[in-house]
Amino acid sequence: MPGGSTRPHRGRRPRRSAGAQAARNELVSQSLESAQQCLVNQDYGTAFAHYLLVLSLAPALKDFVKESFRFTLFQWANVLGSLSRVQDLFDCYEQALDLFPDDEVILNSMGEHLFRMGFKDEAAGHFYKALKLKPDFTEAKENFYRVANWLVERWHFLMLNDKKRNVKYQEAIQKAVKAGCDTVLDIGTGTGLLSMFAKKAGASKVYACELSKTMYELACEVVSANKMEGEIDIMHIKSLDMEIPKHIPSRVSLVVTETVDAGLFGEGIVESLVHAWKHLLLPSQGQTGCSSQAGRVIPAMATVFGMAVECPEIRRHHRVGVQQVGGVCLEGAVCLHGPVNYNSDNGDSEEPYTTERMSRVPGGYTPLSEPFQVMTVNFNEPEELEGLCCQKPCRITVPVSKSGIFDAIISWFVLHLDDEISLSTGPEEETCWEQAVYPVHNSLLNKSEFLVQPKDSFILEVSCQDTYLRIGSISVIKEGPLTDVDNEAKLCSALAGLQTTQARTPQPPCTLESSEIALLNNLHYHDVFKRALGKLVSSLRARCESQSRTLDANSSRDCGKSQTEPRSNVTPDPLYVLDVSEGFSVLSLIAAKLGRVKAYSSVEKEQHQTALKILAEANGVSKEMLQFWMSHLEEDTAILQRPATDKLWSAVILDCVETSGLIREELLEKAALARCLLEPGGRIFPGRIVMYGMLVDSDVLLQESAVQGPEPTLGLRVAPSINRFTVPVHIFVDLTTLPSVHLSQPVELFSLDLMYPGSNCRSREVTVQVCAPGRVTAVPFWYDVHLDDEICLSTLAKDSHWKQAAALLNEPIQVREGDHVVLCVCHHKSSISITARRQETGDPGGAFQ
Ligand code: 44T
Repeated sequence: MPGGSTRPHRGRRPRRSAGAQAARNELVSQSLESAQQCLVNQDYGTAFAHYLLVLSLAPALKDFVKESFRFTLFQWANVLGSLSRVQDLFDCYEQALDLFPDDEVILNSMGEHLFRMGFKDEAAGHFYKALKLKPDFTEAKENFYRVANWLVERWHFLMLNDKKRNVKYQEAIQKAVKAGCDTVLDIGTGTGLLSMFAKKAGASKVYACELSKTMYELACEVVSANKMEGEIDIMHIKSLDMEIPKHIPSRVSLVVTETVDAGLFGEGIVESLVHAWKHLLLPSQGQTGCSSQAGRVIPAMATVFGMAVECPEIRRHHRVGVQQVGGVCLEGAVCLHGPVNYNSDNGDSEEPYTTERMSRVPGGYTPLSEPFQVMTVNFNEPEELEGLCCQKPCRITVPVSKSGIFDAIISWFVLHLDDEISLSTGPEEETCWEQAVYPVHNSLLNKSEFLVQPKDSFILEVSCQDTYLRIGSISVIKEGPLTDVDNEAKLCSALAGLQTTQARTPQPPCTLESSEIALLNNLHYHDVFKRALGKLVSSLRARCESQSRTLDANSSRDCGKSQTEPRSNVTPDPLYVLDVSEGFSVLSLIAAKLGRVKAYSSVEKEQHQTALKILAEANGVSKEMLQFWMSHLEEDTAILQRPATDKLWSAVILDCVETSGLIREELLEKAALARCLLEPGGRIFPGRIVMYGMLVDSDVLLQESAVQGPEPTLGLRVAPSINRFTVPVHIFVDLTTLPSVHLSQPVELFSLDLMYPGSNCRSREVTVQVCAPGRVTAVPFWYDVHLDDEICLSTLAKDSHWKQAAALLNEPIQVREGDHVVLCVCHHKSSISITARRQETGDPGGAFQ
């Protein structure tokens, strides 16, 4: 070959001989064929390997094989996932993303695997990238919202929007820096706000630490957006792991922190400050005796207050107060108690308190004592902090100031940022804070101790032996005279409803979520199910009898027997009812009590199964008539199957609305399966759900959803970064107490028929007439749950265990009375999205498919 060389020119692709190219093509087509064959045989691993080979040899085929490649990847990833081959799974995704770096479907799917395995920050990154590539990619959008709720809790928005709190922190930090505290460490920086206050106040060096990866990344972004990068050293670390000189060169003169929760200590502030005083802060004034070079902490001190309250809403979420539901007697057999427990030990999932915004608690509350001081803590006294956790529990006596039913101790605190500036988280304050709630338990007090009167006293026990401050109600000293007959009669009758566990043989404990307790207390819910199930059972029995009469008639005609000779002394088969409610449910027992019904419960927790078995026995339901469906199944994904090879279900109870106010995931898929498994005349409960909504103006919803511009954060730019984590649907909204102006009547938004899905549509436009002037910011929504044609439950009902959800509009719409707003309601995979526009003249509105 003249002048030829076997060595390719640098930068040029090697030239292949025609023969090599042909061999290559042959290999590619063989591999493609093998990949397809492997897919047919469901050998996804080998198919995946073949596709990788094809794509590396013939990148030009990318578009051609993309669909099949993705399919193979997803199938193979599922296999690897089920075998717990996590590393291999992610290696496959990495290989796939090397080939298709901008494939939003692969990115989204990898995000889903990451999320399932607990890598939430990484999952969020993948969903976010997928959305950037394809902004209307519904699955990625839903996944991102789900993970956003996890990563950036909603209270961040409330705190950042609380201008009063921000001003106070800024003032206290300014004062301290001006007084000589020149080097600052911000523990739990969140979005970096306090660090930026310190820098702006003139601190020479500011360090910040944050344990959440997402919040750390946000802080970095916010700090650069405010042109302070390089001036604030942000670290992704828990303060307890910080060391000198590894993380900071020397001890700092000021620690600022707001790592406090509603119960003050729940975020570990005592432990963090004990560590900071030992390792990160200059010695305190008490240790050095001089103030100029001493280390300091903002907040300097905290005082915790408590108050006894009567509160029906807390009561119905924490104490089972009904003796029977839907004909099932609950009393005596098991000890059903809530998840919030004074005595909960470490490692237990139970917590010593819950939280509530008392100013907005549905039904309100009545103080039964004056506020009393629980404790004070000085964050500038290292020895005191160290001693705190080893202190013995102490008892305090609090006089009763008003008669009522003792439901809970609530607590709040005053944070003394320094000796002049303080902020209170009290129930009467307008702040972002909720209060801690220590519900009173049936097992702690005697029945008579729930009813208190002036001159009685509460005996409480305060302890702080681990990270939590606990307030337990030990007993009530009864010294009050028996006065006020009316009041007493009222209280006694209320008390009669309270179940207590005193003086009984030990009962197996059964811990329920507070929403499960509220559900048990919901008499109407159970009565309505009992009625609907009863109706169905009678209609199926009647149907069966008429069929057997027809059969009798036919067979007697065929065999020449007399019609009076009945076949029906053979007892008919039992009916089969399946309850696939999430969590604890006694609907299966209610069904079983109807007689000749074999009920299957999908309750999973062992404690719950035991409780149901005991309740069944106590209610005269024989063992074989109550079965646990999950133990019948080989895989819990196969929850909807026939009860037995030759049997079908008479009823399947689907729990279609979550307590949060959202439609349960995969409801329609479950309903479709359930429909195929029903005997003729059988039903799904509910058969249909209808969603309602209304236009409202609610500033509170806005405050909870996004930082409202630079003003609340005192001119610093925080909003653009954190608002990326805004989600369009708020859950656990209580429409009865949500501060809002109603701008329309409730309107029907959407209907989902689970029995006859033919008429369901995926999206619909609804025109709503405005009844008051204002700014439409949100559309709260709820449901009517139709068990059958005449029996219906509303998720908005008073005393229901359900809360509502609300869709926030992208941009508020200013409206006048008489205007029309068109809502576009879309339903995708059980998730709802709502967008709104003002109806212009000539804009038709109406339903579309
Ligand atoms: N929520 C209150 C609690 N951190 C506030 O990762 C009030 C709840 C609340 N970082 C409704 C309303 C409200 N080292 O980002 C968090 C957290 C971080 C640490 C490094 C440490 N030792 C810690 C400890 C915590 O600090 C940030 C703030 S914790 C504040 C909790 C509005 N529901």
